[in-house]
Amino acid sequence: MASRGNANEPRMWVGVVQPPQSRWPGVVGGLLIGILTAVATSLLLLALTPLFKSALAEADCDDPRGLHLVSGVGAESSSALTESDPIIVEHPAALAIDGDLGTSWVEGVDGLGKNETLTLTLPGTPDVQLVCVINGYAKSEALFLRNARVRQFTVKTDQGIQPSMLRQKPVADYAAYQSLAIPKGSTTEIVLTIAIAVGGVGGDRAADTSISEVEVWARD
Ligand SMILES: [Ca+2]
Repeated sequence: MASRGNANEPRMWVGVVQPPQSRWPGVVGGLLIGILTAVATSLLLLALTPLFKSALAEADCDDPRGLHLVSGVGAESSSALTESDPIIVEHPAALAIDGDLGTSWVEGVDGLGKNETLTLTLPGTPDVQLVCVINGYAKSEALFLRNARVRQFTVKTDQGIQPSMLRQKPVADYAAYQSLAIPKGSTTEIVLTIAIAVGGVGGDRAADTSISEVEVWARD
């Protein structure tokens, strides 16, 4: 009888050889998914950032957003220049709210007009959020350079008092509006006091501080 094998012969094990299990593929896959998720999130935030910025941006003189321009504003001043040579030309406070860039309130005291005031009286008690000024004599670049302008106002409303420093405009922007720092909120008037002024330049410069326009913007 044939033997089916010798118990002493080495046994042959037959089966599928399994490769050694590694945890690296799982780690690499997770890493890739993480990187892709981070990239996608960054791109999404990048795309949405302008929208967020736009939603959070405050109104300014270039874009008053949802504010409305207050109409029916009155203006008074503590002094006003009257030129008499060669002809009589007056520069009353009303010229700062006439909508004409070529006309200006000019203070009428000696020097640069420190402590002179321009007072805007408002209809009712609008919720004022923005005040824009054209600082200086904006009829022409030459007149802007020749005349004095405000460096710092003290702004007083029914809500309080606030100093407002005005950035010096590039000459090319001589007729541009600039916003003032103001105590925001409901008020019956806005008093602008010249705290600091800077003189004009050139041989024919004038020590006359000028404000060409003021706009008041309020929330509904
Ligand atoms: Ca004007």
